[in-house]
Amino acid sequence: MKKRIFSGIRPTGSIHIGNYLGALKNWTELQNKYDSIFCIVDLHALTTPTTAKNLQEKIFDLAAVYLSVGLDPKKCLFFVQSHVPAHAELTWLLNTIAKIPELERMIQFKEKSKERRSNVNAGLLDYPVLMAADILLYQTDAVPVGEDQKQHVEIARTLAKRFNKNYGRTFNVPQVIIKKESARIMALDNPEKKMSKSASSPYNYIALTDSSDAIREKIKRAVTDSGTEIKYSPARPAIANLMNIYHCFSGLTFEKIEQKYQGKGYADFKSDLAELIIAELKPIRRKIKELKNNPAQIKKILDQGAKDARIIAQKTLQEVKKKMGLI
Ligand code: ATP
Ligand code: LTN
Repeated sequence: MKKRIFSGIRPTGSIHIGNYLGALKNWTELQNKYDSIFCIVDLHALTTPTTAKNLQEKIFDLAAVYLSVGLDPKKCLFFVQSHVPAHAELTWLLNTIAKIPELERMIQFKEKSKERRSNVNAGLLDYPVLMAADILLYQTDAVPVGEDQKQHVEIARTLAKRFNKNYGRTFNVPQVIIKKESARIMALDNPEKKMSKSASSPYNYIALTDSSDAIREKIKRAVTDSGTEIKYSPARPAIANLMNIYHCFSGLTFEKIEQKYQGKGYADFKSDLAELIIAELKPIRRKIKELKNNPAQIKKILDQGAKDARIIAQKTLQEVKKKMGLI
């Protein structure tokens, strides 16, 4: 039997090349090898205040992105988290074994609560428990994510083990899958921070829907380090990040890239990098636009996905309830 993977993205902001390289692109390869489930985690998105109209739009946009990068509903299952009520229900049950200090220790919780000190909702603290419920409901073997989510997968493992110990074996304990080179794409305007869709400046990221001109402009404006050489060194984080993006889009090793740009400056390198990104994103951007004109098709796929997901999730939830004495 094939091993199962589960992953998800929040329908917020603009999906960028960090999400694409760190998550989506891997998923399109993994769907051929694994029994794959991909979720649009709208309940997680609610921890960032927004309007109903905006969230609804973002859910459809993200579904269009999933389809446009090559996720195939014939090969994998994908659905919207809130369409499967078992996610919220299992979250409550897992809350009774999750410990507050272990949630307070999460880097994402610390960062997000620092950003908006006056509006730290309980959902932000509980975020990893909902994520654990997502993963554990499907008896997941592995979770493909970017580096920033490693700590959250670790909590899912801890809760699975704790539940199994307290109530008897119920959950699979999942592994994390992180693709080393694309695990952490840094922001174009600050190579010390990861590229992020909630960034305040659009110069932080390249969105999958950016026009070719916008991509050229953003790469041109990307910060660089002192010096002029195209040479990889962790001590020069800006050029290291751009070279890493170059590597992810071209497949060329750092040595090959260095050879190619020997004696040339940032301008040549950046201009080629922009064209590489444009070549890969252009067909995706076109497909997204096409699909957005056909919301009925997206709705049909999401409805079917939720139907299939509910069957798997319900089975685990019943088992959990039985073990806890609720049935
Ligand atoms: P936000 O800024 O709203 O928190 P985000 O850009 O971090 O959003 P998420 O929805 O949290 O995006 O992440 C979706 C997936 O993309 C996760 O698997 C995450 O690890 C991955 N990811 C996010 N940012 C990067 C990045 N800069 N490099 C590599 N992978 C990333
Ligand atoms: N928290 C993740 C999104 C997410 C997820 C999941 C990822 C929610 N549930 C389950 C993997 C498995 C993030 O990227 N911010």
